[in-house]
Amino acid sequence: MTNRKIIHIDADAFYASVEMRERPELANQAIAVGGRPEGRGVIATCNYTARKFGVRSAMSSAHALRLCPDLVFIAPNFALYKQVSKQMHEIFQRFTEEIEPLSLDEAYLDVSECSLYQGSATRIAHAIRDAIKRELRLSVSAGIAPNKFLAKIASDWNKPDGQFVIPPSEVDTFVRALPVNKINGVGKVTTQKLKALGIETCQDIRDSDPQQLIKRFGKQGHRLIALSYGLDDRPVQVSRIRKSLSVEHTYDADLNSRDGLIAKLPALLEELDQRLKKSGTKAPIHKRFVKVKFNDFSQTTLEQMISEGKHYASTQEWYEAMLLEAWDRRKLPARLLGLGVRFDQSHHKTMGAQLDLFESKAKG
Ligand code: TTP
Ligand code: MG
Repeated sequence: MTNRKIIHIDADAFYASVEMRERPELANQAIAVGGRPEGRGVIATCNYTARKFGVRSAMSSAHALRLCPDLVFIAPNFALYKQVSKQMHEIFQRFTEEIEPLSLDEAYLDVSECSLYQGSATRIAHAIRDAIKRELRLSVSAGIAPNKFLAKIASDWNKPDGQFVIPPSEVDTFVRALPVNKINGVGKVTTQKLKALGIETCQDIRDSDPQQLIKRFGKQGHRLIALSYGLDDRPVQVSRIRKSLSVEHTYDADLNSRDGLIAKLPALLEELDQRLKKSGTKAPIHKRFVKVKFNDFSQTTLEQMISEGKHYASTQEWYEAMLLEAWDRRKLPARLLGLGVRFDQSHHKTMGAQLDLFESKAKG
């Protein structure tokens, strides 16, 4: 059995919480993010106040309004949710690089190798939730367990704003009592089919005839049996999609003049070019950026869309102009220069597809 330390993070009422943060006057109201009730709109999500009235994701907005007449409807702002999601990931990255995003507000983290907090996954989860609360003013819930299957169930256990740990020693007891409909992928239909066989919990799965389960449910049968023992060896799959590439250099002698800065540019550009060729990245470059670190250790960066910089005759000219503009901000001796590019990931399937899915759902 593979024992990892997995944390599953899931933000609470994600889109609605972001909207409440942006508009504190909404804090005590029932709110829903999604289409207007006059049209054929659907609700993407709602806050916990609205949930008390029975309002749920994917429900028609008109129906939601009947359940909760004071419901405030807010049009979704996907660009903002995407940005917040990125900020959450920046916080995750302080703890591990082994991050698998499931959607904008949900991710698995493998913290088996993280040595912070003496390697205590429970305390790491706490620290992540704390940082998100303090820095982003949002609450997230976390599940901590030896595998992905259990971590995901655990994050739901003390939701909202809570966490739940299933240590390896408690896996067996926890799973035995687990109702089958808590298993990811076991929906209403399967739950009914299992019930007809007298199976309601994972203990019941263990007690039933495995041959019969496999005959009845095929591949899913195999999976159910493994999960009923709490076994799941799927690794956290990091999407190794490169988002940016950069080079930088710290100079022995500080650079004191515009000419001194510009003189360093060709070598940096050459290196960036080499790195780009080596990386084999196919995604188109849509932004370029520069970084200057001054001798008082302050630093500044400047970034521009390629499309905005079209009037420059060459890439070199562009970087020259940007470096000088960045340097002019402080005009102090510079100790480090950096150049980089960002890739356009909009054609990528992962998060983009998730977002499209949500968008079409929200539009109804
Ligand atoms: P969820 O994590 O499923 O829901 P949630 O974060 O709103 O609430 P909680 O986790 O506290 O139960 O989904 C994350 C976001 O995805 C959600 O804020 C809105 C969007 N979404 C949709 O657009 N349509 C849907 O049907 C669902 C389930 C979610
Ligand atoms: Mg959520």
